[in-house]
Amino acid sequence: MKFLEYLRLMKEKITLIKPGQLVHLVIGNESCDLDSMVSSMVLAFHYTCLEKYQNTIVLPMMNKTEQLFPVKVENIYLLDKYNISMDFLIYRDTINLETMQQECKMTVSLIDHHVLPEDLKFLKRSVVEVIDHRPVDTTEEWSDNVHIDIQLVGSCCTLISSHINNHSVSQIALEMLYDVITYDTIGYREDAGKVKPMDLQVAEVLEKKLSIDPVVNRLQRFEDINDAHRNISMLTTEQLLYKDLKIVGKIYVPGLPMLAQRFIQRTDITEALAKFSRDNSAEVIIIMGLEVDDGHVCRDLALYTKMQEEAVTIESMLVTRFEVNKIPDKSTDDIKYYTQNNPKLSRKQLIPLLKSLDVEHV
Ligand SMILES: [Mn+2]
Repeated sequence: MKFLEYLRLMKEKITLIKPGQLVHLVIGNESCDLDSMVSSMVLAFHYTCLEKYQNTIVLPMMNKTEQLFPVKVENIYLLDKYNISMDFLIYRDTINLETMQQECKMTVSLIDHHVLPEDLKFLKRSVVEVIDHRPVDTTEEWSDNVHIDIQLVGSCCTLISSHINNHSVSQIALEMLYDVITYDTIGYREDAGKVKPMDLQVAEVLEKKLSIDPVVNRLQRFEDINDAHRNISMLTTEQLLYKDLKIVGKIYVPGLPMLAQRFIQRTDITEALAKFSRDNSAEVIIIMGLEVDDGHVCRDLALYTKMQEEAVTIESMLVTRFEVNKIPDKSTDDIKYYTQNNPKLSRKQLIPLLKSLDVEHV
């Protein structure tokens, strides 16, 4: 079977799943970044081709809802590049994991993370394999029966490439692995500090197999994906709020790749904020804007909440400890706008300040 055909038929396979069926899921991390997406697709395809899994339905699951998936614009770019429709993929809300676990003989490969998020802890007893490239986090203990491969490399796709090494997978699958390793290692640039010897080894093997000229491709493929990553023109106001989100209790802090000043001028901003706040029970939304122009960093901030008391508490913290100035002209009843005097202050500094507020109360 070819890789694209496999992906195209995945949804049909789901309809064939009956109680008692052997099912193996390959699941990436919750941010569903590029290497999680491609790693899970390629590994699931590889397993499908193995005799060991001939009676098992093997599927990759994108660890995001279908509605939120397009927020990952670089994922969409790569799917487009290889003519893979977003509709082919299986998302977190495409299947019912609890039912599947109860009714089927379900096993799981956990890819690109090795600590299960709270709402997926129930999967733990089904996990038979972990493949990750992050430093080991011992808060999650894995039994000896679980096959673990955790190595510090630039991309999870490097580990997947080495797993499937001796088997022929389709050319497109290999091309995608190469694209992602190239992106994650910033084009294999030593000075970017991401690339590890194993990334380079794997890349060289792939370049040979695929007759790729490294001189042109290492830089070009990185830049193509990076351009796609920065292009947010097709995202809706609501999708932008989800794109890069941090959460402290009921306080939601979306980071934007544009200034908040411009963002809050969008015509649908009030509806989008109200819906976002409703859908997530977010009582306070602090929008952090960022624009880099010719190496010059500019930041600003907008605050949205219906809670008057909390608005006052947070505003005074922002003014005294986060070096912002309120601009009444650009503020409305619901959305307060602030310029930020110190562009070195980012969410890294803001999050601890928010945590130190009486969030129980907020
Ligand atoms: Mn990763």
